[in-house]
Amino acid sequence: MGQDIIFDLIEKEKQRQIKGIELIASENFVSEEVMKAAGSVLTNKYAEGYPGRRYYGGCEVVDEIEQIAIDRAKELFGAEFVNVQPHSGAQANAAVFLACLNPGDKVMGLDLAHGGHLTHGSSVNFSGITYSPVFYRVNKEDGRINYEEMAETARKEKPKMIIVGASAYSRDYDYKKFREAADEIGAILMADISHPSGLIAKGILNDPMSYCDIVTTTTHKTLRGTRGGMIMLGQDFENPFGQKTPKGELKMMSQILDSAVFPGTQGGPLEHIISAKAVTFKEALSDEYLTYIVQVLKNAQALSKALIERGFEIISGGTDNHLMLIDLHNKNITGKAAEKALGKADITCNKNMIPYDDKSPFITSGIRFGTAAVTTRGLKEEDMIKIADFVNEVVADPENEAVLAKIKTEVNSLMNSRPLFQW
Ligand code: DSN
Repeated sequence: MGQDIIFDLIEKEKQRQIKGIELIASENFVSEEVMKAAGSVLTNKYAEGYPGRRYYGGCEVVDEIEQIAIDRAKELFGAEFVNVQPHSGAQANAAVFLACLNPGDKVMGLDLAHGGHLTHGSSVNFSGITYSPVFYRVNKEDGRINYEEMAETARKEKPKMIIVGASAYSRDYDYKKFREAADEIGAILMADISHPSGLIAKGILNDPMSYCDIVTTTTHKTLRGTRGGMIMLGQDFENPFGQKTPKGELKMMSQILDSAVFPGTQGGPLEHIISAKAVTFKEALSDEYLTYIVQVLKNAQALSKALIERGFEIISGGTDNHLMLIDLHNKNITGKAAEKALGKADITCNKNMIPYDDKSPFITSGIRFGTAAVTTRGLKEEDMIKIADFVNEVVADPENEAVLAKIKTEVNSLMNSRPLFQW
């Protein structure tokens, strides 16, 4: 029997990753160790439950692994409680919703069209289907969160939970303002830090832990780890919902969240992925990672500046984190067309709605860039200027196959000089 075509396709994808410029803000490249753990024999193990209290035998080793993952995540984020089992950020958020809300309860998040996330109340997602979403937005003038409108909407709508976090917002958050808005109406405050979690862990951005009741994140974006999610509490607290333990004591929020992950929303945890999370956290605790994440920010600011110098309009005028959202109106090209043309030149990014967009989510007026992945490839500020030039040339002449082919050659040559994948 010949080799399964799947392995040929994996090799093809590997070559695509090696030769292109990866600007998708939610992607990154993991280390050899993270990859080894994710592809290990731990995939064979069922371990429903938690370390020391499982529903299967033979869990002694995975118990140790999961506990190490929990302990490292606690150290990395200064959290008192961590659940490392969510398979993804969406799963982590679903568990928090289950823990804190009843079907139909109101929840307030940043509008998806203003940079928010699908799981923060979008009408096509469980969060908007099962619960009643209301939204806050960014200002049209400066692209920054309108904190006054957010507080006013909270006062008027009285959501049971407020969510801070986004997938296309390039500025830091004023968590204190969200805390005040939540306290005024007795709402739970949740932060989804999936995008900037690496910058937060290393103290480069404001820390949500002391302001937000519950914090969720993915592990594969700026954190540079395996795909996955987790839930954290800066400090555990008595749940405000009245659920009691069999002994009649009020359950702690950590207990409710654990139950909401398993058995609430998931079955067996992916112990191979949990082991890869543990490796990720060890790497993120290192000084090497600090150097990396500082460079991610420097690169984002260099790319944003170089794009602005070439006439691109960046929403909010720049970035505090690893990403930027570009309004393409003045370049007379849609997000969809720009994504396609850049793709032909081996520059991968995604079309993205911009705030107050006049186009549909399938067309869009914007594109989103992030620097987490290119920084892992070893690119520095001077390379960001080259990338801005490539993008500028492609966007100026998106139908010109000769131009696209020329840029593609230059992109491949730049990336061939930055090796990836030793395995
Ligand atoms: N889809 C991810 C992103 O690209 O931001 C978030 O889940």
